[in-house]
Amino acid sequence: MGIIRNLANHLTVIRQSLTRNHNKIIMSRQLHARRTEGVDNNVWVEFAQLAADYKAVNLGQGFPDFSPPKFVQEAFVKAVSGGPLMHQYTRAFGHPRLVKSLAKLFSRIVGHEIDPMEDILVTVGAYQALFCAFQAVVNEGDEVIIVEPFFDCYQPMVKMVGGKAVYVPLRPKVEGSAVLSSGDWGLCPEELASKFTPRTKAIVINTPNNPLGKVYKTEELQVIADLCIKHNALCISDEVYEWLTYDGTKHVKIASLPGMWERTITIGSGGKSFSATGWKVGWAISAGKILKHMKTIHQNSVFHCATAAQEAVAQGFEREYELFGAPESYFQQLPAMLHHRRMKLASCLESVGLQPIMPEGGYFMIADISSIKVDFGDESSKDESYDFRFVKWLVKEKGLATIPVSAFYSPEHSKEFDKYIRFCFVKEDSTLDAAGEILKKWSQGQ
Ligand code: IK2
Repeated sequence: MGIIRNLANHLTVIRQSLTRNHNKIIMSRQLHARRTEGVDNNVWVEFAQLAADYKAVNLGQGFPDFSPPKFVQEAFVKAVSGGPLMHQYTRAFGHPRLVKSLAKLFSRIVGHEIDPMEDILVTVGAYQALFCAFQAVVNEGDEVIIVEPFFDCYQPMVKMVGGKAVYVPLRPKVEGSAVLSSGDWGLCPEELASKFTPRTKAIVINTPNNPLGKVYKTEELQVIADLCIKHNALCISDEVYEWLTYDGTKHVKIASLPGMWERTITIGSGGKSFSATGWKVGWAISAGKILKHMKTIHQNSVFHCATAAQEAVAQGFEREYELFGAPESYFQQLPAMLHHRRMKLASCLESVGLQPIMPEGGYFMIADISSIKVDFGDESSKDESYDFRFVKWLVKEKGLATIPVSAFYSPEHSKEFDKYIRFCFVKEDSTLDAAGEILKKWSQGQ
């Protein structure tokens, strides 16, 4: 009896010890996935909140503070009051009316017959199109070349799929004060070629570029295209600002160059096209054999985008197809209006001694802040890069929201570009005037 009792006690002790160990393991287990690590900071989350907290004049995030054109607003209203189907699911890969209108317009521009059902995927903004592209084409260990400065989400999206980002910078072709236009910045062809390896899966370009405003010329795109073809790599071309070019600069689609249709994913945005960024309608256009893998990601994540917003964007594109190149076209009127806002912002920056780099396209202008000496007073943030400290100081002390340009660079290169800040000029004249007033008072020491 005694032996059996001893044995039972012994077993109880062992069971208790095992349970304790098991609990310890369970309690120490991380409840998050590793892919979320190292990608948790986000410049838009941080600086949009800061602008709101300080009720700042907002030249930070890239959205218009004016309404979309009447014809798309009316199309949206008509859609939501147009019967039950507009409130229900539509086709998962894109509302039929929208993919048809996109195919019609872009077939004309690309010079290739785009199949609306096979070659287009409608997404939740260009953002989700980018996400689907990286998920669909990049394997663990694949290299993705990213041209700097770049729209910040490319890097975390590549990291989350286990890819390796390889950076190549746009560099000023001339030195010092002669760098007055985004057209003075370019890729060094030899440096770019050196980044391609047998592991290169894709290169990401953005034209017109955010934040610099560079618009790639055909010859520059040809260098990229030749390397993609030589190395059997894809090109992910983010063209969300495609309608916005100034001073006669022309936007060229890399997909339209010989041999590039079948290896390019072109990304666009209804929000940027029609000044309705909150609608979050975007798309990817590519050869069906590539696009079908993006559809797989889409159907296993988001599946379907808002029907009424797609209907309104479709009607917008139908109108633009009819008016293409005419003065009544919104794609003519918006850049004409923004040209004036861009000039206004540039002269306002120059008047207070800030040297802007004149963008050839897009919503943004960057300016060199190295001539301005500011005592930030806050010792605690000394490790932060100069432009981040400057932008935070500017919003808190002067009530003007902008964006630090080093956020558009890899950690390896951000130090070299922390003397620039980005201003957004897709704003009402009154907003730009209010920003000008802040800068003027500041320059007068008030
Ligand atoms: N690609 C680029 C280059 C973008 O600039 C954006 C939107 N950026 O807006 C934030 C800012 O820079 O201030 C996108 C993609 C995403 O576009 P969408 O709004 O259609 O998702």
